[in-house]
Amino acid sequence: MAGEGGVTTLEAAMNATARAVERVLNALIPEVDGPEKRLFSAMRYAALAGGKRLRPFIVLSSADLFGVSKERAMRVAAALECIHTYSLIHDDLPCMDNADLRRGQPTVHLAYDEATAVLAGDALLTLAFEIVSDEKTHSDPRVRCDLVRALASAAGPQGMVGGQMIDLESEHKTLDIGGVTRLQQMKTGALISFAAEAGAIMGRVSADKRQSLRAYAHDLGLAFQIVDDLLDASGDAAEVGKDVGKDAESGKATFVTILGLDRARQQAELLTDQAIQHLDIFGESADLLRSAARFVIHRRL
Ligand code: GRG
Repeated sequence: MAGEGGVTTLEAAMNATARAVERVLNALIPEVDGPEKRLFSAMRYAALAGGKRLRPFIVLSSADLFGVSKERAMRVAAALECIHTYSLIHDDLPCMDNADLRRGQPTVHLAYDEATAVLAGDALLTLAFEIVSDEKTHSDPRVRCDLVRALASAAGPQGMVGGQMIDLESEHKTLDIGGVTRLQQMKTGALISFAAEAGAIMGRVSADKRQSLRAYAHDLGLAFQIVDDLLDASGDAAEVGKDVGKDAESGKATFVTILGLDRARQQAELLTDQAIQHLDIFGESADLLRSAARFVIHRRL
């Protein structure tokens, strides 16, 4: 971090992105009257509940690198946040993590009921593809198709959902560091990779630039997850805004249980530095993405 001024600038930029994405989500998930009112209400409860909006910030920063219009990038950011929110709702369900608290408020199945939580998650997942495939997101149908494919692949069986399945099964077996790394790349890393690549897809840039962003996101995603494990092991629920101590309770292998607190933190710092180095080819124009990496390592929630 470039000192206090750097922190303030990053905080201001992240807050501005968060407010902007919330305005877009507010419009895309309207309050409705009539029989489906409860579904929309639960979707809004989850999607508009705050959160760091890190993935939207990465989408916007990557789009900015290639001169993609903010309005278009914001739609992709909102779609990605819909998928992220769906994953949190479903992950919190009694059949998965059985969590009571998310983003500092009762989880959707507690505030509403289990069936509504399942449907709100389903609806956010499908809404994401409706948003991305709309002409307003990009005039070129090949770009829209590329976005849909990349998003589906990041969220699906070889990405987030596959990682979640491996995670659930890991309660009954012991994963080594390679196993935990693969699981986390799929469960958490894949959506972060999509966020970083989205700008390159919308900007129709060369394969080497896209590859550099992918390498950045690969290391950033792992650093993000290690910090998440550190917060679960030593964070405070009120500060973090969700239940903590879940990993130790479940007996699952994590970066912290395998490496210990100190080595896990060192590894997260190393990965963050590596992520930043992958941005060298972009020069100063990638400063926002560099800031996002520094945010990940310093985050407290
Ligand atoms: C149920 C299909 C399905 C997938 C669940 C991502 C995931 C897979 C579960 C979330 C559980 C979890 C705590 C994962 C660790 C990393 C992570 C995604 C944390 C939450 O993301 P943040 O910190 O949350 O960006 P906010 O609230 O800031 O948006």
